[in-house]
Amino acid sequence: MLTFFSDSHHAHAPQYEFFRGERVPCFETPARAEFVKTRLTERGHALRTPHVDSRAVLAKVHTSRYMAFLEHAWRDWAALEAGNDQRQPFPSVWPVRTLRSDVEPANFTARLGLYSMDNGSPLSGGTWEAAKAGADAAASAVTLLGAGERAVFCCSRPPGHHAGPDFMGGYCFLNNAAVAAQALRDGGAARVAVLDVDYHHGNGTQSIFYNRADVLFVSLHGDPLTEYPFYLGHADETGEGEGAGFNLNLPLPAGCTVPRWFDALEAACQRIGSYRADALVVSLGLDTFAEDPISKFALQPQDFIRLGERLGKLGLPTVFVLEGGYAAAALGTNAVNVIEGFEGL
Ligand code: SP5
Ligand code: ZN
Repeated sequence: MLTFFSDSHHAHAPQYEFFRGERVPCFETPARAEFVKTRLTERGHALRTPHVDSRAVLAKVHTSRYMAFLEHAWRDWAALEAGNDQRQPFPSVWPVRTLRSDVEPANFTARLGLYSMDNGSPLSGGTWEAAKAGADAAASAVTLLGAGERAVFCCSRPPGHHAGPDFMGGYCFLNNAAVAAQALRDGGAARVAVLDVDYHHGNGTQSIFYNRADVLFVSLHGDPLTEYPFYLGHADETGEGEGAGFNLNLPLPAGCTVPRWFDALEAACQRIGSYRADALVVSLGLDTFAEDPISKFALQPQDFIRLGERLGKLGLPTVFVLEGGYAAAALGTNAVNVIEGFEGL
């Protein structure tokens, strides 16, 4: 399978995140993409550098004020105080219910809170560059589908599916899957399905398309009653307005069995089939792996082959975008298993 990879991902390399109130090393590391790249190369899958500028598509899935903030956030932070370029900014205050989010404060930390859903998405000097390269990969993949390619895999990081119209969160900054789906629509696909198989609900992607019938969002994930992102991903979220009926959440209990997971995958694929999608975007989180350090599903490496086989049977032009997955050394095998299952290798 043709794949996209950019060395720019190294530019996003925060040093730590918060976990139970303590500083811990980041789970979302540069090594993740490198393990996948290595395995792709070993197995003979060609790597290309993104060649399409996604900026015009990004403007259709994210607000201009959020993008302006993100692009200049590090510069603004570093300019505040000597030494900040060696320090990670974190939000400490958020505009929850009854507070105003229409007025952007001048204070940097207040702006960061306005544009963040959590304190778990650290920025570093090259976050914009890395995230933009991931969005460019998604747009580039769509161009290759237009040229007749059956499927393309984007080996990018940071991930994207928690990033909403105007916020970052869950290690995500720009929503690569949404960029792919929007670019497919712009390229002439009448109906696009996004299937999110990351352990965590793709709240950002759901929100971006919640009022639209032209992009179906389907997700299987850990039940948000107990699992991140907690505040979205329930089964009763089915879409609104023109989008009513075009959002399907299949929450599963943390710790559920592999057969139960595949039953949900089957229901997801049936819905995508009945939608008569023209193209598919897969938010490929690999944190469903049994050994994942922050997640509680039980997939084994061979289960990722079965996942790829089932997706291949949908018979659709497909863009895969890498999302989560924190058992870094296993990511290469698990990612390549999906794409080789898809190709029937
Ligand atoms: C893209 C993606 O997978 N983002 C996930 C972000 C999760 N951030 C919150 C992590 C909370 C981890 N709780 C783990 C409990 C393990 N003992
Ligand atoms: Zn995840």
